[in-house]
Amino acid sequence: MSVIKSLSLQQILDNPTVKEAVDDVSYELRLRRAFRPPACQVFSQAYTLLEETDRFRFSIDPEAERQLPSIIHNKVQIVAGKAQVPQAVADRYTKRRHIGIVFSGGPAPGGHNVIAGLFDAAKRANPENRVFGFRVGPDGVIENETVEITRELVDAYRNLGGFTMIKTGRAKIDSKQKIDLSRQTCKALGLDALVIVGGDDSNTNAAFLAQEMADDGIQVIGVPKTIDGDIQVCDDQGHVLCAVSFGFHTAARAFANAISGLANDASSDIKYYHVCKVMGRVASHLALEVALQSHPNITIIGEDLVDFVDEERLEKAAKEHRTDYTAYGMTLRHLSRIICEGIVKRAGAGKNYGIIVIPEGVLEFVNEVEVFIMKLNTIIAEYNRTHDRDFHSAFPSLESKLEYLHRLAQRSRDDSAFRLWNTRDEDLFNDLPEFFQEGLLTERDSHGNFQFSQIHTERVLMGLVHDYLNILKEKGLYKLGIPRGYFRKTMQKAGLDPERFGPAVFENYDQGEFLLTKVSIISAKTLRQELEKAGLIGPEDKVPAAVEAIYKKTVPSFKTQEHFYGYDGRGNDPTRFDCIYTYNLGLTAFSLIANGATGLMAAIRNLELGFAAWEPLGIPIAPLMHLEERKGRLALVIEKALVDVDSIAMQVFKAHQEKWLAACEGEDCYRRPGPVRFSGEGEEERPLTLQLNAIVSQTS
Ligand code: FBP
Repeated sequence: MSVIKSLSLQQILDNPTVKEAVDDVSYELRLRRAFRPPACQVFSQAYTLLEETDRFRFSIDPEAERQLPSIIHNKVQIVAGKAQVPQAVADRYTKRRHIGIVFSGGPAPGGHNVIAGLFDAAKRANPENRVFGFRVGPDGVIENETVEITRELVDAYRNLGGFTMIKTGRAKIDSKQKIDLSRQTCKALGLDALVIVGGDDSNTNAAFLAQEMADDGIQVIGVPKTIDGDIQVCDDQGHVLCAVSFGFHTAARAFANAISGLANDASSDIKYYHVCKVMGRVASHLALEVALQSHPNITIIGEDLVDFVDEERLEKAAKEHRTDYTAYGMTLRHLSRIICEGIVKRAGAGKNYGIIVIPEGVLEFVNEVEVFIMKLNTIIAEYNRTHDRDFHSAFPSLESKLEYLHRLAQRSRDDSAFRLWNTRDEDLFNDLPEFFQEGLLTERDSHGNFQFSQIHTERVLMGLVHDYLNILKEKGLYKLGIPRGYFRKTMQKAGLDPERFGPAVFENYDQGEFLLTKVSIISAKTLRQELEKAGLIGPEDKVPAAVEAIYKKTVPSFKTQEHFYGYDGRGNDPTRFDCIYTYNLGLTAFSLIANGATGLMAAIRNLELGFAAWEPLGIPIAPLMHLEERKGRLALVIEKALVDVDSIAMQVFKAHQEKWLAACEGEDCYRRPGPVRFSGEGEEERPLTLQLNAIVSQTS
């Protein structure tokens, strides 16, 4: 009997090695749970007070002033540590409190540490303080679904990714009824304060709740969360108050590491273009950071497309004494051409593989698509407002949705005042591939946002890229360069004179390391014609096998693999930067609460600098708000921070685009950021975008 057979299953499962191997608690998990993030200097004192400052100013939207009168005049509050305070202040600070916390929107690495920081600070101020976590996002507030946060619970989730402890959701507390229910919940729990951890929309919600519950004495504090990195706050003078939301660093590092793995594979197998769609609903911050971290060959930055002008079109129109307005703004076709240009250049250097990064929200910056999104947002919102059933239940199939749009287009014919969807819109829309039409018509999220993650942006673009590359191939403009040495060796091996055949086959035989076949050579037939023309073969002769073999190697076959980097990085365990950042956000949130603030967002200033320079503060949310189109109507929201195309990070990126395209001899310039490590320095410290942009403040 073999040794294996002599062991019963129970004996195997009881073996200590087996037990350790299948234990849910890994070494990394133990390390993470044991780590205690450092607290900013101010939190080492027994008390923290708020110092109001007029140093930072915001221009206020009149509509925000009208709708949020109780919190609109809030100022920036700097958190200051105090060893001693007057008794009345100490009593207020340490008074027994009940605090609620809720996650809102997509998960972002570091969320658990916000809870940990809030909990630790609350218990330190008064061990009788109680913290309640609302389950599954804002619905938990509306429905009073809570879990009391205990030390055991906090310890189990310290420094871990996801929002697993209390879950999250995308519900919005946006109606009178939901606000009333939320107020009832807060009162039932005896809450002094509610902390909303969320993105721009959720912090907007926090401001409205702060306004609504001001008279009830319930404070509302926001915390800037989103991997998209688009909550960035500057005052009117450009002072940075919040350089980035939490979770961005981890997600970008996780994406960049995965993409660097693809780069290793691509440059080994040399046959695929890996097309990587990278999350970021609108802004391209993540794509930019990924580019800086991993140096893909082609990276599209949505914001960089906005001011695009098609000079060729303009020139053509000028010659015909007309103005071509369609030359302004990026089109899908033109974007695909930009990508093709890079691919063709690399092909010329013999590289038929590479990495292309496309931001999830790129379509927001493509004129024609943006117009469709806005029109369809309005159509869907209008429908939902005026009918009992919602648009998507009323028209469940694509066919029925198209039929409805067709009716609208017909209406525009009969009623000139109706301009929302006309026959030209219909024609253009019908030209789009079906899966793209379906994507554009998908359900909007609860905030009325278009859900870019549900749409195969990369497929739409790459479809156009494929088509255009085929055209270029037929025109003889897309071909693989052949290394000069390889050509000579192959010819000599076949007993042929490279000096006779080279000039007949290649357009650049007299120069360059990579030989490009003549534009006229686009098939075996045209190859033969060129050889005959040069007198190298007669009409009855066969094309020499070696020449034919070389020709075949010049014909690129464009093969792609598509990847979506989103949910995986969003669920990654946080980097040390995000662990420390979020823990301090939790401490800051408590400090704002203990000092009676409401309608503020907890933030840390100087994130771009070393930890010693970090400065916890409260940013007034209401002055950050402005009017934007939501669900087909103008609504007050916090403005998303887009990539600043003039920033240092963008300038550095642009200055390296050609280098990273690597359309030349030699290896690519891929960079290996490595996985998110829980120990170590370097890339782990903070986002490269932040480090680069900080150069301005350091040199000025
Ligand atoms: P938040 O703004 O809520 O943090 O979410 C950001 C995000 O991760 C985007 O990058 C992405 O477009 C979206 O969430 C995906 O949403 P969902 O989880 O609903 O698929």
